[in-house]
Amino acid sequence: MAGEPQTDCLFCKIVSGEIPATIVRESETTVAFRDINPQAPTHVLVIPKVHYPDAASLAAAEPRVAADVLTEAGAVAADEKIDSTGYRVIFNTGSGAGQTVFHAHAHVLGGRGLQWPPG
Ligand code: DGP
Repeated sequence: MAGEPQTDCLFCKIVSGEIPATIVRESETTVAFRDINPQAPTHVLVIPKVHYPDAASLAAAEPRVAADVLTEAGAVAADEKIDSTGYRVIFNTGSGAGQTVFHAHAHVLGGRGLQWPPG
């Protein structure tokens, strides 16, 4: 059920510590860790500890936690010193947009020039 840990969810297992990750920040409601397949010098994922399949369903059910994800994304950018050069926060939503893990997450990307529009 949405909001509950899912036994078959990779990111729920990172939240519980069952699967290791390089955690860079943690708050009461979120965890931020380095992407296993980085697409930029800084590529960190910020996830809610609660399970929702994507950002929109998280925001609809728990808007304060969705706001925490954005706040932590900004904090990651400051920690990584990419806030002054520019960075991108992305929520891939749906398999057609490249979402592969169906636990809401923000990608925080920076440390190189970023093109627009993304591919
Ligand atoms: P998305 O395609 O938007 O669903 O992004 C999922 C991201 O999760 C993708 O960039 C790779 C990353 N990822 C997948 N498995 C693992 C893992 O086991 N550990 C970490 N740190 N990242 C993972």
